[in-house]
Amino acid sequence: MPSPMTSMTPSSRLIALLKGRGHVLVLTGAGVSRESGIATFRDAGGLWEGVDPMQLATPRAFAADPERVWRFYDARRTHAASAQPNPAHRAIAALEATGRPFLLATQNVDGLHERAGSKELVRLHGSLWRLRCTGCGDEHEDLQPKLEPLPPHCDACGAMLRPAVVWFEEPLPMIEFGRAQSAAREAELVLVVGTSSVVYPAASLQMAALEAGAYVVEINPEATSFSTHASEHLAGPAGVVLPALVAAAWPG
Ligand code: BV8
Ligand code: ZN
Repeated sequence: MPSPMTSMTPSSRLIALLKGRGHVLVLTGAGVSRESGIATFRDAGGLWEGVDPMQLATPRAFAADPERVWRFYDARRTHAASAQPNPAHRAIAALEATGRPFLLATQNVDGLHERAGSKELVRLHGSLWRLRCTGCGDEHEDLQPKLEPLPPHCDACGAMLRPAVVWFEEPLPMIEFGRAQSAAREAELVLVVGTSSVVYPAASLQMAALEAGAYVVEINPEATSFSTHASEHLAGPAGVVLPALVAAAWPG
């Protein structure tokens, strides 16, 4: 059952908060990249590039068949490299540019927020565009879409490289998650965009913000497990809803 405030038009309270100068926290999931042509975990019927990520985005899958896991990630890198940031990504970067206290915490690994200009950003689940050595731990950025041969190996120690993403049953990066948690406690306004709010502990942030007294707005064409808790639910695609909200956010 959606929250009492499910609609397509923002409330006057939300507009007032957007015009204000209070701390804003934006939480995003795969839905914010949907209009860039990148399938979400749910829309593709729980499949990414035709495979079940729950089976592949795990340390066990990587240990069992690194090349198979690498083909999955290489396909997603290639797909993400040819995708473009959409109006939702750009609206979030524009909201940051208004100069108010701001943080974006994303579960996404596709790099589209960065390409849209977001700077005050924490990546809760890592990035497709960073590789980590399973031997010496060296981590570096690697933007070339196709990695040949798979799996890639470390120039320094020769061990196999892995994508620097957070797999299921792996802990989130403490510094990034800590920054998101303190922003959830300080935020006056939280926008929860394009996430089914099922993956923890990332999904705990929106509840933490509510409990700390923030006004928490969900932007999602569908209802989610969070919708009944949200202060307001704008039931539309992020690429349409966010630009309209941000237009209201500019002072004057
Ligand atoms: C952890 C990176 C503990 C990789 C991802 C057993 C053992 C240990 C842990 C667990 C366990 N059982 C469960 C857990 C916890 C587990 C978890 O939550 N599982 C879920 C499935 C129940 N969590 C973990 O394992 C986490 N780690 O708990 O560690 C620990 C602690 C200390 C020490 C050791 C261990 C790690 C979780 C991170 C996993 N990595 N991604 C990769 O990408 O390959 S998760 C991945 O899936 C994403 O990052 C994202 O988080 C998640 C997908 O969720 P969404 O982004 O929400 O996407 P989804 O498709 O679901 O929804 C899209 C939404 O968009 C929909 O609502 C749709 O309506 C909407 N939408 C569609 N179009 C639009 C739109 N919205 C707006 N506009 C549109 N146009
Ligand atoms: Zn190494």
